[in-house]
Amino acid sequence: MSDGTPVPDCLFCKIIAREIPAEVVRETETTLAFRDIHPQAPTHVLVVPKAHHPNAAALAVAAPDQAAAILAEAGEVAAQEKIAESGYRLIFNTGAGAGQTVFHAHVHVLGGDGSLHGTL
Ligand code: D5M
Repeated sequence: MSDGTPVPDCLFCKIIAREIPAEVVRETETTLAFRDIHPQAPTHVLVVPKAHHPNAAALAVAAPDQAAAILAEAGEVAAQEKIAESGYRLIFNTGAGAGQTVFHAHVHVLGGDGSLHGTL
């Protein structure tokens, strides 16, 4: 089980430590929300736990309160970004085979575009 300890070569741990710049939109004691550097929608924000866990499923097992916290923050981001009413998608890529490229738990908050309807 992951223990949340920061990982030296983890990109999101470096953003959390402010060693790498990011456009932060919200911050709590346990979470950080910042704009995705390669936006896939008019609004594209990543919400991460400050503790390092390799993906959202591992986070939910090791620290369920923080899994709940990133979901609650995703909702706060949506409200702040004014996409809550029109609707938004939450995406958790889990594993390289599904397109996960940063192995620090995160949820993508995507919205602001009526064409965002997926097949699921
Ligand atoms: O999503 C990882 C996401 O992280 C991907 O959409 C790009 C984004 N990314 C990569 N580097 C940065 C920096 N420096 N700032 C902000 N966003 C970044 P995944 O689900 O792992 O594919």
